[in-house]
Amino acid sequence: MGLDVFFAKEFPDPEQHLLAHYRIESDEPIERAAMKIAAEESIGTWTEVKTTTTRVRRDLAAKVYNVKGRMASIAFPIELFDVQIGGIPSILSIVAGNLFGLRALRAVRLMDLEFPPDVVSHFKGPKFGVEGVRRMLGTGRDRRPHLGTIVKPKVGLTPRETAKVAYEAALGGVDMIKDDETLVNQKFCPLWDRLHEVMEALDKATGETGRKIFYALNITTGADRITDVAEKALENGANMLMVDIITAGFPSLQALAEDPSIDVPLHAHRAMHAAMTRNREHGIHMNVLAKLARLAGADQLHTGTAAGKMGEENEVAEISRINEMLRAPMNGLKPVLPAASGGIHPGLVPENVEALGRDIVLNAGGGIHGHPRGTRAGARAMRQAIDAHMMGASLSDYAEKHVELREALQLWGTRQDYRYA
Ligand code: RUB
Repeated sequence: MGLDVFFAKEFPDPEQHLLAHYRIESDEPIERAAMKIAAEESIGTWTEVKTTTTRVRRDLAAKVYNVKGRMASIAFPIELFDVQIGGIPSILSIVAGNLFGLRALRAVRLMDLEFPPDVVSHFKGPKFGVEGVRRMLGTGRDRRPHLGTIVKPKVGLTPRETAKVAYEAALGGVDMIKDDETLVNQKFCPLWDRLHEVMEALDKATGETGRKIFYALNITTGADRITDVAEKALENGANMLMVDIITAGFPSLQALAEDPSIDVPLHAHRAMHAAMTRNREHGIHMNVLAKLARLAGADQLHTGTAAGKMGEENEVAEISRINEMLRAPMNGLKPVLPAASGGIHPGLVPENVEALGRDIVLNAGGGIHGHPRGTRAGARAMRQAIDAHMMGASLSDYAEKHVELREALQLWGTRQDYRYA
């Protein structure tokens, strides 16, 4: 069996194959390097083995079918995938597994995956999706961006202090308060006390404002424990749950999404994604992680900002394409609400919403709590920036009559990556 087995003579049937698109750096011709990926990730190894049967060779060899410059596409026969038990981890072990370490490649980046409908149909996807979350907040008609805040400092506040920040943010106009990705159940802020205090504060805020406010409680843990923790959180009043999906693994998210008793939206944070997504030549494109998060059932997913503190400046078009993909039809799975987070403040609202769309959560931590008059004023300033954008007014015009926005603009302007003084 030569490498030729791993080259397609005709365009593969997308119903019968999972199509994976790679960008490859190699001293060998790209076609040959891609065939080595196809071999390693399907039925081959570095040499001929006598145990390869005709049926294995005929039905299970992955095939390179499209090579253009450094880009190569590989069709993996659907039979290679076990979605029942192996699930997303086993899909990744094939399309994003050993290939990253192959010596024949200098670098390789998995750019995209196209799933056959038979694979997608094994996943339930988001329970609520964009419309479900909007319905719960009553924003289905005006279609304004949702405003979220990450409690800051990132860690260190007690449950009561956290609740106070949440209450202030809620009265200022946020739709959602979330834990930071590093806070779960540390001694200084135990999970159950925090949930109790924050929900009590938000009930009070709802009583005063008449608005529902989500609290995304970070319950990041392994798939073996997460549904137990989630059930306890719901018994204690949680109305949204958050998971760090890369560090916890997609199955943790999927376990929540597929458990019918967990009937609250799921907020997916992507901490650690950049170890895979940031290098332009090697790793996994965020696009792929976003598709997997949708399969696994994220209602809301961090995908990046058009202006903020994270990522690269030239990524806006790519982020916007990811967001469009998350909102586009996918074999009946509900659309995901993207979250733009990291360094956002009122002055960056127009740029983010114009580039990323209105079906989005704008998350601001420092850009709310760092306001000169504190959290409530900071949340107001963010809401005013959103309102200005929705009315087609410029921030500076709107700020003439809105003092909180004016103060925020005086402090941060419309600059990105505001640095500590
Ligand atoms: C933002 C924050 C977010 C990350 C997420 O805080 O803590 O967790 O920035 O980034 P602040 P991403 O608003 O104070 O910067 O969404 O790119 O993964």
